[in-house]
Amino acid sequence: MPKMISRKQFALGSAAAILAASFIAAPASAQEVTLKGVTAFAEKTTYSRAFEKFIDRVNAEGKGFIQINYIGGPKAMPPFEVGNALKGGVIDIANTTGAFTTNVLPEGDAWKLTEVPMSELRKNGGFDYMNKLYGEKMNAIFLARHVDNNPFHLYLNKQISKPDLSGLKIRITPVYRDFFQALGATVVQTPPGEVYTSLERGVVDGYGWPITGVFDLGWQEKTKYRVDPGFYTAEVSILINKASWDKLTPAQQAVIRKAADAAEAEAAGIFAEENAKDTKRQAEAGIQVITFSAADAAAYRAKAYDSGWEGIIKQSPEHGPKIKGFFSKK
Ligand code: 173
Repeated sequence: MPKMISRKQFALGSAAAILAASFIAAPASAQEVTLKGVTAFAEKTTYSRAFEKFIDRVNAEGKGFIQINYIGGPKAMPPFEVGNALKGGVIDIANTTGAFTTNVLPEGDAWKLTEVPMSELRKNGGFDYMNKLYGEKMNAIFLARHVDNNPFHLYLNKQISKPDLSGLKIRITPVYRDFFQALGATVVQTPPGEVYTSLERGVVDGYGWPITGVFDLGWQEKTKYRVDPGFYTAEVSILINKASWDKLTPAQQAVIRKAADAAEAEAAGIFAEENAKDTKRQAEAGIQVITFSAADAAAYRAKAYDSGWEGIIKQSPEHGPKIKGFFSKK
């Protein structure tokens, strides 16, 4: 159990007073809170990186009063179980994506469909609407989205000449399910950790994944083609259990808030660069690009969004249409 500041101490005065007391009167450790953090992506890979930076920042600024104990990634906890673990307070902080937490919050998968920046969603009510759902269904607070402007693609080992996946088996997560099925594919859901062996054994003919991160787990060795254009945008975010957050002092919350704000602010810049870098690196690794006619490409993207929203609204007839109103391009 983390050591918490007692009610009596809290009644003594402001956060500043508590903070001062922790430095002057009491041993620092008496009031230090340690939160357990888990990532749904492999440690030290593309989609864990900003979370690891966030932890470093919190641990540097929070020395003596707030620390995050980084438990690790999928070796510590299966990716699709992270949402439930956060909800139950088994962990305090999570790095995950909406597609991995649909078992507790189906609506979270809608983040992939945002066509307006987070800065705008934080102003137009879209963020608040979603954060309320995180509170109600996951006992969580959405701290920061640190992956955005990072399109998904279809990667294949068989040629296609038009947007038709009939006869093909494709690895998915909830991100791609409705779209790839609408294109006629047979779909197989796996966590990222099983993509390499699925390709190697020929269990799948391709997979969905963003433009970045293919190299993290060596998939370039088993990937012949990437289909352009991309569609949607990846979302990976830092979430905190609500009870864990509520137990923190304002000073402890401020350390977390500041590191989270930095992570979200840095996302756009990071991915503009990373997308270009990995596109080039894929070409250098011999991954060939499959493109469609202009008309087919437009239809492909339209189908992605139409089937994506249809899926979200089917999962959540109550909230889906409202979320679409916030997230879609006007
Ligand atoms: O393909 C996936 O595993 C997936 O859903 C995802 C989501 C966000 C970032 C990277 C992958």
